[in-house]
Amino acid sequence: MERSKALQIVKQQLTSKRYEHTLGVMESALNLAQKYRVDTKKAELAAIFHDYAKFRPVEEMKAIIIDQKMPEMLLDFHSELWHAPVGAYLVKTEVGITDEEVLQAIRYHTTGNKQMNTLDKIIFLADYIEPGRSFPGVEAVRNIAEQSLNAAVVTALKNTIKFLLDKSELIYPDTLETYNSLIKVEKGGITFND
Ligand code: DGI
Ligand code: FE
Ligand code: FE
Repeated sequence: MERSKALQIVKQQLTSKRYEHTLGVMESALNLAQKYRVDTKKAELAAIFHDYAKFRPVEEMKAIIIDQKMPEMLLDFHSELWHAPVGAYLVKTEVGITDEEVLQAIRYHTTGNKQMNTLDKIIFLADYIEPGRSFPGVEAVRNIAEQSLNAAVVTALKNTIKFLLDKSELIYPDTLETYNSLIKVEKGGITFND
């Protein structure tokens, strides 16, 4: 799908602020995709649609999670997490995007996943470091992303987990599993090109 067509479709689903965020994620994802040698068209499409379901009513998302047999455990956690897997589903059924790699990157963009691939990491990280983000620690993650994709993702996850701990929020198991799997890589002292 053409970039302009994709942007036109997603714009109708978002507030203007969230659309600006989406453009930022697209820019960051394209930079990361070039740097870490991932298909830039896939990165662009996943970035454009990553928050497609962000403003769907909670009841609609809940029904989709149940009907589509997504992990029901999601329902015990903050509804903020639901737009990622529900978004992957709606982007397939409403927009007609069938590329499973693009859908998976959308599905994992909020919590990560212990088996996330390079495209998934790029979308996760682009969402965190896009130019419109200004929370504490984001500049450090931007700098780390210049050196190592894994190290940047793990630092972003650490910040998110700390933030959730400070608010006494539940931490979704996938968030912790992603952290664990990447820390193992870091601790192993293995140097990957990504
Ligand atoms: O949709 P965005 O705002 O662009 O960003 P996002 O999809 O990464 O969602 C961010 C929110 O998700 C943020 O408020 C932190 C929250 N989050 C991420 N992992 C977890 C989580 N919230 C809970 N409760 N548990 C998690 O494991
Ligand atoms: Fe999101
Ligand atoms: Fe986002």
